[in-house]
Amino acid sequence: MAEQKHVNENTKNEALQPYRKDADEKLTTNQGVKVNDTDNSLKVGTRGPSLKEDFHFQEKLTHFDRERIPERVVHARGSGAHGYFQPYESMAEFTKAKFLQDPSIKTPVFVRFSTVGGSRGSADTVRDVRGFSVKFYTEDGNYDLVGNNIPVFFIQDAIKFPDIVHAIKPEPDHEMPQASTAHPSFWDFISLVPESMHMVMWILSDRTLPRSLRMMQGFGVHTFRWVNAEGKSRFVKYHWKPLLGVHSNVFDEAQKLAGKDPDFHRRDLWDAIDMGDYPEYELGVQIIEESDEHKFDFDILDATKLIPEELVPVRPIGKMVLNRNPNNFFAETEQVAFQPSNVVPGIDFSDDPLLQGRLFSYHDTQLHRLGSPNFVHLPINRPVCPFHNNQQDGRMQMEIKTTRVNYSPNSLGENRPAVSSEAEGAYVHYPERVEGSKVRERSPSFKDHFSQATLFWNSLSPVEKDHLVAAAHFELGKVGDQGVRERMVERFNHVDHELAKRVAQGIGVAAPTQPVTKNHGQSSEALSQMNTTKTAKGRKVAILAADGVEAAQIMTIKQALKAVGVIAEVVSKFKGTIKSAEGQAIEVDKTFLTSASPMFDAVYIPGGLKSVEALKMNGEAVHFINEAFKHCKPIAATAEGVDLLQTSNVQDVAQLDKFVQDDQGIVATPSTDANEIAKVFINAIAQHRHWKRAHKDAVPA
Ligand code: HDD
Repeated sequence: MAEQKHVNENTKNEALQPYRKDADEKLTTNQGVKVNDTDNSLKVGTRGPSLKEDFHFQEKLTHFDRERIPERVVHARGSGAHGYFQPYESMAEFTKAKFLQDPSIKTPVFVRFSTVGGSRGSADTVRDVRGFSVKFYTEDGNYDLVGNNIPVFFIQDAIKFPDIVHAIKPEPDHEMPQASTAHPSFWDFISLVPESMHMVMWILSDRTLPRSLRMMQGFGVHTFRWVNAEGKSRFVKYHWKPLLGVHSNVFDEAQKLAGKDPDFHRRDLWDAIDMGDYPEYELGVQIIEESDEHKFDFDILDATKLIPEELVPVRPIGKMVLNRNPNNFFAETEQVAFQPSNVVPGIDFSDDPLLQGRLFSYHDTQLHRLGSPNFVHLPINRPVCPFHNNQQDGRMQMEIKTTRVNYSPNSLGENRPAVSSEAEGAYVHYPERVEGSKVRERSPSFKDHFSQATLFWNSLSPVEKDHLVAAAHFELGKVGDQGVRERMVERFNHVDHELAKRVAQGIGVAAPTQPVTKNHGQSSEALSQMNTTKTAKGRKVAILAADGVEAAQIMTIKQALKAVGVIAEVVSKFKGTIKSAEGQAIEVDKTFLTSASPMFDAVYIPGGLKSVEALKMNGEAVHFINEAFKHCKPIAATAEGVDLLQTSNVQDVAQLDKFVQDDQGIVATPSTDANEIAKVFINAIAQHRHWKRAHKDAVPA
């Protein structure tokens, strides 16, 4: 692993530069006292009792005993990265937010991706929403856009958040299941809260099984306000679109990865940045004039609704590049504190009741989790612009203020720090006019809970629908209570009659005989992952080999893949090197023990009679191919490598007088010249998966 770059090129700010190791640093106590021995505690004689005066021992152990802080109550499992955001053009027409004015300005950011339900040590690839939090260190102060990879949410009012989270989390009696909604309490709650149905469709979809944090969207979810310098306000919704496209694992793969490599997403993000293959996301906004607020058949303040891109297009406004890994997980990724209430001039809130509740909860939880109001002074949370106020003291106060004047107004300190005018850059809340009586009621405009769930269902491809139904069979198959399962089928029947019948069939519930509502038939292209960017860049290919492999074929494919940003790793029985047919030593990157096909996007089997014969006799190698085949991944083979395809359950790749490239994603040639298939193989990888692959379900993998 390359030595972490110590300088954060995204900003000159000292606060974001990590502690630099001195060349000859000596071990000291935290008091700076040099230590002569940290392997033996101070004792009376070599076999006598330890002594309390051993202050080095005391400090070392007491610090160790207090290393853990409370994990986040949700989104505990996360991975972070530094980077920058650069606008494409000035957005001055819509917002005065400084970081959106000048396309030459790169604003440093820190991003934390997360799952929701699992604990801090849970697996990355579980079925779950992914948090997508971005802290912009702007010259006007920190702006936090704390979103998810799903554009809507379970609930409409923040007061329900503890309830939905309690229902998601492990059940209070036995603390099971970890990081899974496939249990009675979650589906009991969902079956009784119809507003959650749109989000539930997204939860059951492939969106909650991202192939990579680099290949998932982000959404601000809520409607926010942008305010320009003239004070004109418009509503906006945020979208992050990954340049690599939006791609997902299949569920079987995600489950296996959770066991084989629980850090799969974290490693994927870390390695990509470490290799300079920087993840990039385009920020887009949907801009809604205030006069259009009520023109939709849903309420834009309702967080269970999205605005179809066909109604309001997403306008790309800039790009975020993640180009530096954290140097210290705890100091940065664990201690970073995001708050939706962190806004800068030009960005304001809507009256979305879910957003309003969040404006309280995040600061409140940070106070609990980080133990002091001074968490804002931690390097990862400090603004990169100057900040001055009369907040003082509190645990871990880092600022040594020199003034004796800690109140306002004052004459003894020339009335500093003084307030600023709006023209001087002060934040002034948008003067929205509001009126009404105090009520505990839900707006009637929030009452449609199924139309957009139907819109999402209609927008999915047949394959995506199959995956969603299978997910419902898994999730509800884990719910013992028949009443809950029946209520859920009834809920699905409000979304789509066919869907309800297909779900019922797999969970022991009588299929509904009548639709409850007629499917409106609307759909939105943007909601299906089939319409996403297709590129091979950023993918990983396994090259299965053993002694006697044809080195030239490996080199040809490796070079071709490298040229388009695809990583290739040689997988063999043992670590070390294998000998090619010509006697050349070839480095083994992974073994069948230290890796598995779910860790790769495609498989290549080079020729070499001895190598192929050895692989044929290796059940792990055959299983590797079968599993990749079952997951609809591209599989390529040259020369004798094709025989291994025949041995595995890959369909009969007969008549090899020419290379075979079909929509099944199998690319093979009897030729020893791997150049013949390189381009075709790369194109097959770019398709992500080959869903039309016949009889994959019959493959025992
Ligand atoms: Fe939340 C963390 C995203 C609703 C209360 N939330 C948290 C994180 C993300 C989100 C990405 C992790 C931040 C990090 O990486 O440190 N949350 C959302 C989205 C929501 C949402 C997109 C709906 C649109 N959240 C939501 C509601 C509430 C909260 C309605 C409470 C009223 N969220 C929290 C929290 C967390 C949190 C309990 C736990 C850890 C933290 O704040 O920092 O305050």
